Amino acid sequence: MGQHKYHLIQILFLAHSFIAFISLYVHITESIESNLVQRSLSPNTGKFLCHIRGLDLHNIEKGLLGLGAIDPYFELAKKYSDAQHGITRWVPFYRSEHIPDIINPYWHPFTLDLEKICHGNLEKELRITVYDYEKHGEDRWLGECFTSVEYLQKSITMHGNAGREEALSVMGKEEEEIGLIVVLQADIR
Ligand SMILES: [Ca+2]
Repeated sequence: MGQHKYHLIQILFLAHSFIAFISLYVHITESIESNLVQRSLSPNTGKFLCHIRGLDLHNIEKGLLGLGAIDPYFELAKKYSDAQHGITRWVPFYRSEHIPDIINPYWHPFTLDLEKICHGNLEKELRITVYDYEKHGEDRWLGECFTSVEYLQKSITMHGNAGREEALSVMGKEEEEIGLIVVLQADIR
């Protein structure tokens, strides 16, 4: 009888250990999964430091003697889509300075909060629009290209300041390329 009791205690002990092990395993698994979910949902925070330039922008301001050039600047906008109502709108959040009389401008680098640019979503679609500044009258639209913070990071030039390989095409009204945007720097800090 004593022997049976001893076996029963042993079995109960093993069963208890097994249940403890299972619950520990489940707990660890859940913790890992919830961490992964949290990580994938947590937005990228910090600042985006970016430096771009224009290359061979279409010159629509040659003037009478053919010596003039455009005064380009760019505007960044982020996309908002309302699928339910089929509405897409672009909200500008940054405008560069214009650089007078040049088709190969170097704009100043800019630093913005990722929250402001894309709400931490590096894949959020962004638009870069290039304009020709006009002292008198309305500025003139030259062209645009579509990108994202992630894409800008992938497009950093590996062939110098005038590298065309990784550059973004700026497209005009007729879907023709009217110049390039070379990404010199695109850092998240
Ligand atoms: Ca102009």
